[in-house]
Amino acid sequence: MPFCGDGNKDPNEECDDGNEDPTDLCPPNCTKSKLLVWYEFDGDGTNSGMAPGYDGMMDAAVSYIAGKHRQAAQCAGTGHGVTIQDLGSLLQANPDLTIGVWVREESLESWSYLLDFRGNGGGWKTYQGTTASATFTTCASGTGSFSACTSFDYMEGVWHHVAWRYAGTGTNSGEGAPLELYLDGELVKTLANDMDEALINGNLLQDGKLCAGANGGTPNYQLDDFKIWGRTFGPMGQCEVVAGGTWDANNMTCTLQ
Ligand SMILES: [Ca+2]
Ligand SMILES: [Ca+2]
Ligand SMILES: [Ca+2]
Repeated sequence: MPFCGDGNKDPNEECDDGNEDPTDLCPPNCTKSKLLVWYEFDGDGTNSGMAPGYDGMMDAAVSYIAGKHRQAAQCAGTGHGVTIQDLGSLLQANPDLTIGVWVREESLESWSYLLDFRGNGGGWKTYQGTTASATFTTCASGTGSFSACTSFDYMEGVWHHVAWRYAGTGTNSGEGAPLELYLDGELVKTLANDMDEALINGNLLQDGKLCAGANGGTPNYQLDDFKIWGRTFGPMGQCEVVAGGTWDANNMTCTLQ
């Protein structure tokens, strides 16, 4: 009898890759994960996700070193970056979205931009590092007058999983949602958005940027497994699908692999 997990796509299945990996394109329930963009950074910026035409364009200064999973993109020094062409259009078509990435910060010498797809009144940008502590800041803007930032601290020198969860229903004012920030599979901060202003809207920059260099200093960090899903997940999925961990429902904690 055919079954989900036998490696063959049967009529009642969207996919079946025969493995038990919850984080890939075809999770063990045989329903496609809506993983649109997936940069594994194993020597290039090829998109292993479901959205064709969204390969990352790597600046020449980006190099590769041993990463969380095989290789990682090395974002050290200035003059580098990964351009995600037409990211604004992709996000506007999927305003209910999750973005996740593994980050390892080697040293904190200045501000630098890890992820930038903010326009004039839309999207969000992250600032990585300060001179004093391993602070990770996200600043968002949206329709109306929405503009807010939040930060959390983490330990440098080790891999952390960082994710943003945004359950928008559209790109107009009133169709937005709070922006939730996850560290290592657990919710650590929420940018409140009481008027549901849309962070994903027509003001987004056309092209997104990763690894976007420094603001007057010298960043030194690595990225691996950058992913964008065209959907959001509950706490268990946020831990297991997005961060690749194991969710303990009794204690509401996520243990990473
Ligand atoms: Ca099957
Ligand atoms: Ca699978
Ligand atoms: Ca990798």
